[in-house]
Amino acid sequence: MKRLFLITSIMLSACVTCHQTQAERPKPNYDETKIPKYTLPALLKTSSGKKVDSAELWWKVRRPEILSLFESEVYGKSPAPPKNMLFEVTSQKNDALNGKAIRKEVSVYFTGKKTGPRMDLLIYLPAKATKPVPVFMGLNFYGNHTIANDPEIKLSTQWMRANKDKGIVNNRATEKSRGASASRWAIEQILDRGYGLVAIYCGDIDPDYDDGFQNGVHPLYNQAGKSKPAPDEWGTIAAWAWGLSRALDYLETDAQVDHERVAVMGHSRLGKTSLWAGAQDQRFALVISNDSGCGGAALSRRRFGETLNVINNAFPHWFCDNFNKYIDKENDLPVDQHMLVALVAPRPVYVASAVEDRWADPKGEFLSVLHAEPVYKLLGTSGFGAKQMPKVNQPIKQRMGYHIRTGKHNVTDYDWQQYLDFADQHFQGS
Ligand code: GTR
Repeated sequence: MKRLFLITSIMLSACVTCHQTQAERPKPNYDETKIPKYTLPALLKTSSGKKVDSAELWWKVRRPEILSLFESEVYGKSPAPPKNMLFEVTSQKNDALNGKAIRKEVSVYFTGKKTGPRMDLLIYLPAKATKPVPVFMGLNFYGNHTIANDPEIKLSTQWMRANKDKGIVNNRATEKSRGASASRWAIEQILDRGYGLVAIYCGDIDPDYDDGFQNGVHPLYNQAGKSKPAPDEWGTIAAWAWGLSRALDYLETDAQVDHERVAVMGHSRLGKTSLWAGAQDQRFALVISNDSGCGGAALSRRRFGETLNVINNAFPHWFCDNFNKYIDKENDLPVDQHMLVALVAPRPVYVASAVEDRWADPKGEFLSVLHAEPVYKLLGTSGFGAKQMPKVNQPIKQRMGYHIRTGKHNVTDYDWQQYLDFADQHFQGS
């Protein structure tokens, strides 16, 4: 309840364009017996009704169909990769974090010009690595300088959502913001286990508020004569996912990184984003969704906790405009979120929930993994192996992974422990 109150007050204070007042907002359902009856759209049947019983039919027909439905109805289509991006290494230190890490900062200029928008990558690699290292890549909420207690990280000057605890004053970071989200990034463990970390502030790609897509990367790609994306074109989540792929473009040029072993990880709205990035861009070798909820791993049709009605009114910029058609009409959606998880197949995918994060519908997150399994099996992997939700703190780790841990909506060392084990399981020797 407290979390709900907190979310509501954050939304009301931060979101001047909210389409709903608190009183108008539908009351969330947390009662399993009140979940509406639903049938999930068939994963393994083509739009013309043909049974998908071979890997070939999946790759040639069904997968492209599903991808295109998510593009036009949920997240919006994103533009092709830009041709002339410019990468600039702006700092490098080979004995950062008391000698444990190589730290690099790299600016990616999307248009190839320093006058256009850019995103800044913060990269930590194990200092003692002797060959290219696998990395975790993740967007953050308040700037790269928040993810570690490292005073040399460039302090972001971008717009940030209001948040006193993170040291944000007048929508800008201050010195107090340094390390403010360090508990969510288990950097020491990541480095000790032989992995690197690539961090990006999501607001470098598109600031997280509804401004009619006038800032961030959207204006660079409007159709001729148009001042905002069409109803089937990218919203903010798609722009963030597109940015993750551009970061991967850079990693392909960095000899210290093993760009074939990049795990994309995100929490909450950024977990919705890591799933969409991993679904579209098959260069991501492993995909992790942490507490991603509605529009992420949770099945929309269950309408448990956050619903399409609430999310699209509170965050009108996150999805494409076509997604509004399905508000209170979830059964008309041609997809559900298990199909998003299935787009990651056969690559390893891990979905995590938290007991107290009912707003994100832990069971709905579990069911998406379960119902995506037939594709993983069709493509010859071990799949998921579970039929029922595991007990709390008892992770499942096959080709598909899942856990529900004790505690709240957050990223904890426990979550990272599972992601590192899962990455070891799939990256070692590959
Ligand atoms: C909430 C939103 C969730 C989730 C969360 C977050 O306000 O309702 O869908 O994205 O924010 O990103 O922290």
